[in-house]
Amino acid sequence: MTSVEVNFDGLVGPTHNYGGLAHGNLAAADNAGDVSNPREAALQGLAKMRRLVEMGLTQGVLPPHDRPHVASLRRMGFTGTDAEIVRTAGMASPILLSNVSSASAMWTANAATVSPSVDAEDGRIHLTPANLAFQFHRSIETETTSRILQAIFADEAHFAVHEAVPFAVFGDEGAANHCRLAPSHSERGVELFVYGRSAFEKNGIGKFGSRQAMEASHVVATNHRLPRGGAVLAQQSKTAIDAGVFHNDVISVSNETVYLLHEQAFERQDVVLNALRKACAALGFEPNFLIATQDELTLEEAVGSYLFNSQIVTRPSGGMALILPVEVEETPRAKAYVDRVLASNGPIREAHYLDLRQSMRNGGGPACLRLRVVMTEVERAAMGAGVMVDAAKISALEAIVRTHYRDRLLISELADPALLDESRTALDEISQTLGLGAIYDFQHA
Ligand code: SUG
Repeated sequence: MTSVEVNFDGLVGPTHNYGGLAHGNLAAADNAGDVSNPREAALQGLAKMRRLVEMGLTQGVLPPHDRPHVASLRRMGFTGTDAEIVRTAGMASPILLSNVSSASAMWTANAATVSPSVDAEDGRIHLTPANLAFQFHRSIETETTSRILQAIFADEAHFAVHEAVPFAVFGDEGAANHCRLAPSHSERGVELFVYGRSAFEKNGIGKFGSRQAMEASHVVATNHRLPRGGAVLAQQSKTAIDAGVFHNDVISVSNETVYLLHEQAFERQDVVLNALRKACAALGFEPNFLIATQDELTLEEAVGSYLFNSQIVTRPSGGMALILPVEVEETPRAKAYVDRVLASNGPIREAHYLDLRQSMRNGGGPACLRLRVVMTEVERAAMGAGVMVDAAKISALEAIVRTHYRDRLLISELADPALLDESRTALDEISQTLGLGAIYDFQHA
């Protein structure tokens, strides 16, 4: 059966701000305290979705989470009305309020790890929501993400939505640390699970620690029913993590047979690439590794430009296209590498540079903003919500954003009770537009 890749982009939420919360993420740290523009951020994300729809690709969207997350504050013992709780939390601990207000659910590459049905022994699509246990502001995403994925992928004949990896020391960051190589989206492939450390090593290894535990990768690969030879595990380069590669999707990206990566992506990279070659050969195809050497692009240039945080998409008319942040166009040696790839007569034939600066300032590029789900037509028809988008639905979402989102937000303004109200009005309209039902706690009050 023919499958296509569906990209589910995260819609940026109304509290998008620069809290400087993300550990090991250099962009987020550099921009801490800056004024954000949630409206522009959401519109930039929607413009990306529109562009992909115009290219003939299949596009979905995942809604923002409710922030400030009053339910988390209640669990900590705060009491009163929702507005009182937000105000008290803001006075008691601005950093706590900032954490429960992050719009980080926009980076849906961290929402879950997904294996297509063609890879799994039971012929179902497997999704494991990420526990994001490494950082508090992201760990509170898991419950809502699970609820959203269960609403969309409810049909158990086609989908298995698993429990997130249950042990917090087994940190799991989802598809940002997962790649897939296959002869085509429709055929069985090899899945690469990337980790930074063992759960039984100290978290504090290296300058920033490492987010993904090998044990979590094992749990996910096992639960996804991948057959023998269907999964390869690899350790991220410690040097790369120290240079700001907090997820593998900051240093490598795959699509079908193509794997674009930096020379310093993995520990013992030659062993990893040989294991991949062997696993692919067993399935009857040869992967195409496009490696940027350290001489042509330093780790610092890779992290600064976010070259590898691009999307590689297969156009329905044939050939592949790169969806890159404009920062790559502005970094001469990163641009030169893209030009070399385009000139090589390989499968990648086009490069599209997009302005995603609002998200980029928090360390989220084109690839962070999307969760890939390879699906057959039957599976797409079995989805339980209206989360697929066309030009008209994108326009409807843009209208909600233009009406309810602020064009200026400082972290000192997160306690404003009006922000909570505006956000809830927006999220209510968004969830209705996407046919998701009552997925937020405030909709049950
Ligand atoms: O987890 N930034 C996110 C960026 C995630 C990017 N995703 C991928 N590489 N797939 C993170 O570091 C910053 C939010 C703040 O500081 O308010 C943040 O969470």
